[in-house]
Amino acid sequence: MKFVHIADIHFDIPFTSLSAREGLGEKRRLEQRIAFKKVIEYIKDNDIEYLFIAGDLYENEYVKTSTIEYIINLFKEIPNTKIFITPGNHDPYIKGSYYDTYNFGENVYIFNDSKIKKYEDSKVNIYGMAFTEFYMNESPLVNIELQNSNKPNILITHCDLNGSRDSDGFSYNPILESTLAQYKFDYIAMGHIHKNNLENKNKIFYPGSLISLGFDELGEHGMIVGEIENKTTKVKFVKLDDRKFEEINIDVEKFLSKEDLIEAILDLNLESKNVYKVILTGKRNFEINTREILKAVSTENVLKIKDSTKISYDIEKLCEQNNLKGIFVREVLSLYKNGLCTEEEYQRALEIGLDVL
Ligand SMILES: [Mn+2]
Repeated sequence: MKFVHIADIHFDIPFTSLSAREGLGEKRRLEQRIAFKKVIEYIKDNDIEYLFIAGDLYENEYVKTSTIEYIINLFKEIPNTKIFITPGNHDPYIKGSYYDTYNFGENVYIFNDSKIKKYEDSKVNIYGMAFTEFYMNESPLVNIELQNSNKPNILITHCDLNGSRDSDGFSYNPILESTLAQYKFDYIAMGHIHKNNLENKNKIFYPGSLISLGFDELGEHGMIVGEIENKTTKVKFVKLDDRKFEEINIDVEKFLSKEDLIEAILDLNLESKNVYKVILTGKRNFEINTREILKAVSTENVLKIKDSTKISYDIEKLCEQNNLKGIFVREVLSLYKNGLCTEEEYQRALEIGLDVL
């Protein structure tokens, strides 16, 4: 049997990280649609029998009715493909949700219980579960008993593998990899972690988010295409996101002015399709105001500038000065030399103090 596995599409997410350039958030939401459409086209072109959507298909809070209808209409274009959805923490199966109130079509099976349920047809056994709230502290993925079967056993779930509680004390269906591994599924279709992982020896696969949602999601994004034949599982990754989020480091030490730096950013060989976060490193010889620089760099695809530089000092020269700066530097230096502060604290004190002075 052949299948496509996607997760974490997050339809209609606001894309606040793109707000530095007007209209880009909206453009990106269109790109979500395009990527999703490519999944449907791939299924059509390759006669894929099953589509697994492992949660976070849409943003419960933001998704528009028109987007839901767009999704449903695309599902109708692949009537011979069975579609399985296991709602996640951003699109839980709650009362009044689109999953609850809309008919997604004859070929769509939406898991609606936080306990494991099984769907069975002539080719495959599919186990799945749903988030029925915006978090799930206890995972139901314990004590699963698979019946002996010649058909492949597949689990679909939105799940935080080896996860723990977040800063607010919530968990998202956390389960140990060793627990999942013992059941011997032929394929475990995961969602929740936005970076793809196809290397897992326990057949636990994450496609990652369908398209990158920000600078914390670098690298390639797309879907997993798989085939299980005689209990052998084969997978490949198919890239669907044409735009990449990338980081570029620039050492500022050689620049003498902010104009030099702006010129250097404008001279970068940037891929017009991609968006960039520029990280400034090294020792700086002038004051850096990242907002000002971002404004001056009118390049559409530089969205963020992060200042990780340190001030460049000539400590010896500063010590010789007969003024407040000199007194301050001598004082801090003696604290450091007498072991009364760490090197990091010493650097930080110099930086803050000299900035003020
Ligand atoms: Mn997600």
